[in-house]
Amino acid sequence: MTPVTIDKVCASCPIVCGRDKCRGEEDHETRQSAFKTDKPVLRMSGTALSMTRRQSLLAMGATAGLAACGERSGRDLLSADSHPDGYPTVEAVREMGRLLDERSGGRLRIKMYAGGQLGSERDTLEITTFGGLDLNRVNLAPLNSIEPLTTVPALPFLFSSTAHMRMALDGPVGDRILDSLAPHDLIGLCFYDSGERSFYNTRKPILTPDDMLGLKIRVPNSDLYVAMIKALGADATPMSLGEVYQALVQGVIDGAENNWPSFESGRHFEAAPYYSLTRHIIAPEVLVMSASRWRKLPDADKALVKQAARDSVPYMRQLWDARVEQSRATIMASGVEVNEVADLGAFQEQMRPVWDRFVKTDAQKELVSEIENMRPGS
Ligand code: GTR
Repeated sequence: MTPVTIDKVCASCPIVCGRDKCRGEEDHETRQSAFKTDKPVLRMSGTALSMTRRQSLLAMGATAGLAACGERSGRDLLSADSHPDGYPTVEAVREMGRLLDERSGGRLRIKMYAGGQLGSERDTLEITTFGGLDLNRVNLAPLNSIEPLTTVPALPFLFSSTAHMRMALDGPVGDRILDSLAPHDLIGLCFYDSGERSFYNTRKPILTPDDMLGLKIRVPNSDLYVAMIKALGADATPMSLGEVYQALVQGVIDGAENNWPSFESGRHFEAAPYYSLTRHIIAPEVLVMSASRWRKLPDADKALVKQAARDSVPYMRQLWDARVEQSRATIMASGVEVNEVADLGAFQEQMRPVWDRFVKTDAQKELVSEIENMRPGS
């Protein structure tokens, strides 16, 4: 391992965390266990230190944040996305940056690090809570282990359609989930679409839950996703999105599940020629901001940031709808066998125990019933 020299540490403890004020070791440990991090992030005994890849990513983000500490109020908002340039989430945050720039007379701008340049969503999320990154567009999955309310929209078959998801999350229900992130040092700014997730694999069409038996399926890092795959009798393999293509090609996994644009954008369809439309999850993406950067903004700028994020949502939805069609066309033309699943109820029934396991608190139960009551036709 190559030793890396780091010259910026928190003033109050021997850790690189990107926060310019922290309560020390205890604070770091709480955060790390919330994220189920295996080891302390970075312990400094001198100026040089050996680091794993993950640790160096954290340090990179932290250093990026710290580098500009002295001029924080005027510097760009650094934003991360695991998707590449051109993907609707990336372009929506760029649009938010354009609005902010225009409305703040050039004082507030966004600098985008797309394509997973700063690491997986779990890594960048951790960096964001430490204040090393200002903005981060992630899926709800990596937030599931820190905030139980974020598991609700990810429950299988909760939303009956994208329209249902949009309607529910555009209102107070969505606000409650965004607000639930504040105690975790994240400010939830807005939700973006993420379409419907369905299974793809290298072996065969999935027509019934029995077809899943024994398949190795990649999932995002979330216990809820793991439980969902196990409920179908398949083996769940959590890994980051960037590793999926290689894992499919090498046969480390048999399949994964995602929406049309992610199946297409990562070229997964070239390795997994069966896409079965189970549409089991219609959870949104979320744009979060580091609470430490947020607290430094004057109230008027906070309002600008919030409004620009909200105003980027309709733009994102337009891009998203177009991208779904474009990705679908690319995948169909490539010869992937796409099948409808006649009996979605069978999948729904088999995944139902996941609800019982993950919906525990009264706040979660209330959210679930409010969302169910908004189901069109209910
Ligand atoms: C995509 C989502 C990403 C990431 C990915 C995954 O649909 O946009 O943020 O969560 O799925 O499966 O890891």
